[in-house]
Amino acid sequence: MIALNHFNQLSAGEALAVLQPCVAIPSWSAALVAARPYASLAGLREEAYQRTLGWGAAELEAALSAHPRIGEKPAGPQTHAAFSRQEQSAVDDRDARLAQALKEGNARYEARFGRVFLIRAKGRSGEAILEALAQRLTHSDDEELRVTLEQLREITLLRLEGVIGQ
Ligand code: 2AL
Repeated sequence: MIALNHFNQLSAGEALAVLQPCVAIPSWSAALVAARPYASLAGLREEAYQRTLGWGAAELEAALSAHPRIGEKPAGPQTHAAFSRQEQSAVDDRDARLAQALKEGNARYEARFGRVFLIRAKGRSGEAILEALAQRLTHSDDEELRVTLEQLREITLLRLEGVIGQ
């Protein structure tokens, strides 16, 4: 976590590296870096939010490369892997029944929509995630794309709070 003042003063390359764990959409990070300096965290957050509004299917596909399946907590040392583990901390991985249900739900979702099921995991139990997965399987393609982009937006803004602070 670095301070906003520090983020404002970094080289473009260093600033991009700070944002890297938030989301794997280079155009988003580049726009945020180019819009520096920020007078406040609220200003940064607003810019970050506005820059998510143009996201579509292509951006989602790029982003999913950095979001492992729910139930598959990544072991790697990368910052985005650490975020993912922490976000999924309420998913009890000692619960074999839950793990199996998530595995089956993920597979059904991937067969239906052709991509990994994405949900903002922070603050959600494994059971709540399973319920949401079942509900989202009832969506049309358009509805589901919209909901998934909203979840990606939430994850990205939460991660931003984790990399740049006061
Ligand atoms: C994730 C993840 O890595 N963090 C989160 O909130 N959700 N993954 C996922 N497939 O939804």
